[in-house]
Amino acid sequence: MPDFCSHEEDGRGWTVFQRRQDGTINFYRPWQEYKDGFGNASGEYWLGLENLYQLTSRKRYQLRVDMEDFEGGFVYALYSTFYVGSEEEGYKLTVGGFTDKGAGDSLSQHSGMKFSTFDRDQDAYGGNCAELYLGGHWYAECHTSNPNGVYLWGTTTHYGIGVNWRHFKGYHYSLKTITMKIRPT
Ligand SMILES: [Ca+2]
Repeated sequence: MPDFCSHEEDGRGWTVFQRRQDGTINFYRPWQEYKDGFGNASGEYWLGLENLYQLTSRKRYQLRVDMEDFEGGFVYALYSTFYVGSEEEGYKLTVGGFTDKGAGDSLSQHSGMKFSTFDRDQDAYGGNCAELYLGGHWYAECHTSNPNGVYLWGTTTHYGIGVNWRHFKGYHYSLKTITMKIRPT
């Protein structure tokens, strides 16, 4: 479990809570893992939903999502509002105030959703989005982004299960890197 007190900052006050970069860590994990966190802050990483709730319930945070493709493209998305509810609230996501830095907005559609894993379906779909798209996320019906999906190295025939950001590279492209980080406003 990542250490809540030593979570990584990048020197400008950003706290990284999610990172994919090489596929070394399996992100298809159950609820308890997404609650507690997994991986290492220096590599592939999930800080944990409880930590996110504790952080974002104490201060106002903005969110930045950085991403890279395998062709040298680098873009990001900024959100002026980001917070996560308590476990009793299903770790519900609130995100808004989008500013486009080339990535497009593939997260606002998830605002208001509870977090779902394959063993805790809290999505808005009749089936189980986490099982269908092989990640853990604030799935709706089901997703416009799948940052915790399967690391698939670029263009793929597999629909929607990769590390997707729909408005940048679509559902048939798994990103090279994605980092989600927050900073007090
Ligand atoms: Ca469902």
